[in-house]
Amino acid sequence: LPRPFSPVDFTGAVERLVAARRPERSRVLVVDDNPESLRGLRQALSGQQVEVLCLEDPYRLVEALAEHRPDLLLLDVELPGPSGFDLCRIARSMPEWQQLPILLLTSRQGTEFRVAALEAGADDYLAKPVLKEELVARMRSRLERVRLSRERSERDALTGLLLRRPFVDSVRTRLSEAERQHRPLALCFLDVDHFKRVNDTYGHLAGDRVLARLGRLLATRFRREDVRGRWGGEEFVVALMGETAESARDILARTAVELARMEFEGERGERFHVAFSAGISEAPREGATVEALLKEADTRLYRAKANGRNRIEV
Ligand code: GH3
Ligand code: MG
Ligand code: MG
Ligand code: MG
Ligand code: MG
Repeated sequence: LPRPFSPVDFTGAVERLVAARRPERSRVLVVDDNPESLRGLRQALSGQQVEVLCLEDPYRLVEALAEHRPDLLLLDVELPGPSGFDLCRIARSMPEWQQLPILLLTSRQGTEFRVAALEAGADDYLAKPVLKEELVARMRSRLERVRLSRERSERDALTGLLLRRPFVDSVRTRLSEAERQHRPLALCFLDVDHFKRVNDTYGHLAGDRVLARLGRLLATRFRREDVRGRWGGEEFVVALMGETAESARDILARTAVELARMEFEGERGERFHVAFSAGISEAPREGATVEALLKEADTRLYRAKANGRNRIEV
């Protein structure tokens, strides 16, 4: 029986493609009722590789969050109607924005204001008039943390490779690059042979070590621009830029040799080796979309298994 092909969720694919093509810029939403002060903040943040979005009407905060999806929120405390403290509490009450870095700005001095800011759920507090260097430094450190945690959430903990969804997103971007440059792209689908037996014979921890080691092997071979992911379980995916299925087979065969040479240790100190099977498809010759390429590579992987394993089919 052919192995079932797991469908990928392509909701919002076009939007993500557009976003992926744009250079990485963090979005900062500033809420301040004073146009003068907004201008000052905008100026302070110019040249910081951030997109500054301004909102004068505090009643529109919830809409603005949904519309702009900022990476950081800068709130003036003294606003008409709801205060910056109120807005901070509103944002924090929404599950989606509980992790959003929020900085409060106020011209008022005193401990009670700093305490109130923290109690409202703000991450940081700055006194007006804002010193440009200080604002930039505080903002940068928050945005860097956001970037790091986002990056971590895209990766599999055991192997450090991209998870399925970010892998697909990344390959989609690479595919359009390859198309523009009139270069081929090879998509490889790998599956460790008899991995269930490895777990059953040598223990799950030994199995985990195999996966981690193979993940590191894939991460450190090939080119920088190539994309590696853990599809799930003992299945891995690699997109090789500028390679045909045939040239990718030679490259992947070297990885197979390296893996075969590695010795693993079971839970009772037994020594063992592992191998993988793989299927490779090529863009644009055999498909222009990630889903078509994955499906074809998966079909060939199944053929590699049927033809005796420890082999690569193109
Ligand atoms: P084949 O050669 O046909 O691929 O056989 P197989 O045994 O490798 O394939 P099968 O799909 O039957 O078994 C895969 C096994 O991988 C079953 C599952 O328990 C194991 N597995 C999946 N994820 C992990 C993991 O993170 N760690 C460990 N140790 N095992 C895992
Ligand atoms: Mg299987
Ligand atoms: Mg004000
Ligand atoms: Mg499998
Ligand atoms: Mg397997």
